[in-house]
Amino acid sequence: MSTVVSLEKRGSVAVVCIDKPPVNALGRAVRDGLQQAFEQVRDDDAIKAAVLCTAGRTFVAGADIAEFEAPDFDASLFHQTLDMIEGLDKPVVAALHGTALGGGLELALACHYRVASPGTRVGLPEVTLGLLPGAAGTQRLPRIAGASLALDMIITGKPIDAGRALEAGLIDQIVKTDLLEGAIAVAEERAEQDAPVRRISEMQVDPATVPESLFQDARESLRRRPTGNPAPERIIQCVEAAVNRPFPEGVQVEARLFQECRESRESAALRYRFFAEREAAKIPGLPKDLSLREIRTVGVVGAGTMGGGIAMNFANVGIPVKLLEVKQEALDKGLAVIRRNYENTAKKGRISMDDVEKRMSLIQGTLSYDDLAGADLVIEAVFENMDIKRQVLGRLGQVCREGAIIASNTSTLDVDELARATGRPTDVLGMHFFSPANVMRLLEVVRGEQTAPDVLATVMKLAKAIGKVPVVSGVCYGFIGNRMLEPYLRETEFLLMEGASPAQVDRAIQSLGLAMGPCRMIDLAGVDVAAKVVQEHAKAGGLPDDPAYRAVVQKLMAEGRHGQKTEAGYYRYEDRKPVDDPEVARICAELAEEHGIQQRSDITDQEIIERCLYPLINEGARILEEGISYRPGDIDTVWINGYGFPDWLGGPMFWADTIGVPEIARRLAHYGEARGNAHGYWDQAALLERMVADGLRFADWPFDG
Ligand code: 3H9
Repeated sequence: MSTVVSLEKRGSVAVVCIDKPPVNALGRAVRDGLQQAFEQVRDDDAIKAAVLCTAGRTFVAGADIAEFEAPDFDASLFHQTLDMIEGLDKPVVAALHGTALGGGLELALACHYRVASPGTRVGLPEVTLGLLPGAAGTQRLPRIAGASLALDMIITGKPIDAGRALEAGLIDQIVKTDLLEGAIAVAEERAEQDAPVRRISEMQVDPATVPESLFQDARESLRRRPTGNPAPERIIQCVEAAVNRPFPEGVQVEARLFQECRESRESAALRYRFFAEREAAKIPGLPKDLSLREIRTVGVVGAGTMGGGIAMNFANVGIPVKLLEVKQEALDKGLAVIRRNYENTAKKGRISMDDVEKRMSLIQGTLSYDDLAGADLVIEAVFENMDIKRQVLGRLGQVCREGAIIASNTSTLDVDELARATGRPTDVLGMHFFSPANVMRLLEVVRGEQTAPDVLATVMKLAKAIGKVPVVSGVCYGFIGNRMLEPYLRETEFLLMEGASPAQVDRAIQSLGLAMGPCRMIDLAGVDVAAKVVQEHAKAGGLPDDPAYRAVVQKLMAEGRHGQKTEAGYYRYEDRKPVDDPEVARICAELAEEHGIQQRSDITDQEIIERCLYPLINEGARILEEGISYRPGDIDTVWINGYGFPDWLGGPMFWADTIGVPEIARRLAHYGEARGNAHGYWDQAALLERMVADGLRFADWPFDG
């Protein structure tokens, strides 16, 4: 008998229950268990109907994603089980709670009826893994919910709630009382009616749900927003097959296209990303039974763009926030910006005006540090300057209650020095939010030398609760992301001085799939902001002894070209559109002359990609060898969620394995020779050298056990 699927008879109804924590994924053991259980349902004459339910917090969350890595993965095994269930003449009712996702929803669609508790969400998110639903989801969903909704759900991967699912006919009933009892009642009722069961595979797609241009529009929209994800185009083909072909033929189309997706490099990268993000939340070496601190109220110092965005994260999940500013005017302005942000979200229909008021009422402005005394966590988000931040943290060290956590939102500064300024460094860590802080998912959690383990673990858990993807970084200049950005921006600027245009550099980088090239990125963030970061770094003694280093950003700043906000930076802006500016070419040529850099006209896109991104990977290797980051996957998680690195490339370290670490090392050495290496720019990380010598890939991490 299966250990993960049980069968219990409740009168004439068999209750088949999957119990496979954490999310009842449909792995081999569950499929075998289901097969056995439903064979019993079929063969036992005393059983007149069945309910399929799950134990724990959710219905089945999909196939077991880890199984897709097996070269001999066989999707037909899913079909065998699902077809067997659907083929039964006895009614089978799926009882859904939590989430029914991917293979989980496909399993539910193979049942004859579906009931759900309120709050259940159902969806086919395979596209986020570079896959399409491979257990007939692309064929059954359009038949029950209509082609239009099905295509939208499968191509976006976004789940819908029980109410919407009921409207669409995807579920038959919402059970507000006990779900299992409700499901059993439906099963008994259907058995008593003794009518033929309803099999979705025997239905036709309702033509009224197929607007004439449905597939053409979907393809057009893909063309407008191209992606490296192999699934969307194939999803359209599958749903088209559901509309135009009999069920068995549609299933064959789906099987072929699913296999193509599964075998693609891009899907492998997206599956890697799924596990890397979850792994990143785990901190090696912490005791499992560590008790965490409770966070019921939060304080934020600084009501600027960053502070306001940070405060919104907490208000969004019902945590009250005290927002501190020095001057009433700045406070009023900060609160007004927050309100406007919420109102804009309400205008887009994502929240109600009621929600706006509720969230605003949770954010209370104050001018007095004393008001922070009761907070369980206080985050400072003041100007990025060591002296100012030290002062603020010193003050927080005095006013915050004993046991409160104190965090700095610094993006580059030494968290250990800031922690010491509080006089209670064990309570302190960095919480590096990315701008806009209420939108961006990444949170770098910076673990100081003395950060207490429970402080770190509390903040990691809290980060998840506010919808962030947290990644731990050790203390170093720029932590994981901004530190790796340095060599990337350094080479961008050398390439500009050598004669490449900002548009050429951006185009080459964007051709890889990065959301934005470096020049557009700085123009958006502010040339002044970027130049200040370089100046602060210089003050801290962190810059190489090279007057040409990041000379372009300094010069642009000096000329008042502060980026998009001043309509001029690396580009000139016409109606917010970047256009190449001969003035920038002139500035770069002058700088080249000043610093003895030879201009040339033979810079290729490949050179730009290699010179900008291979040193970034090299820096990632240093971050690993220094123990700043626990794993390559953490670095990739940072770059995908904070810097627009394409998820279907898996992040820079995964991508490096795709290219081959020896090839990267060879090209770094080549540029060291071609461009000269007086400042050590092309020195290779010891880890990289070891990887080449020992034939290791980042995927083999950890290398020593
Ligand atoms: C599919 O179904 C293909 C089919 O068409 C069939 C083809 C033939 N597999 O996210 P959490 C683990 S493709 C394996 O932190 P939450 C996860 O790694 C699949 N493991 O929890 C983590 O492990 P650990 C389509 C899985 O409460 C733990 O469960 N389905 C799977 O924040 C908790 O996860 C999806 O894409 C899985 N399918 O969120 C849905 N799912 O504790 C994927 C989770 O060791 N899952 N794990 O770190 C989710 O979206 C979220 O996990 C869910 C819960 C919303 C369910």
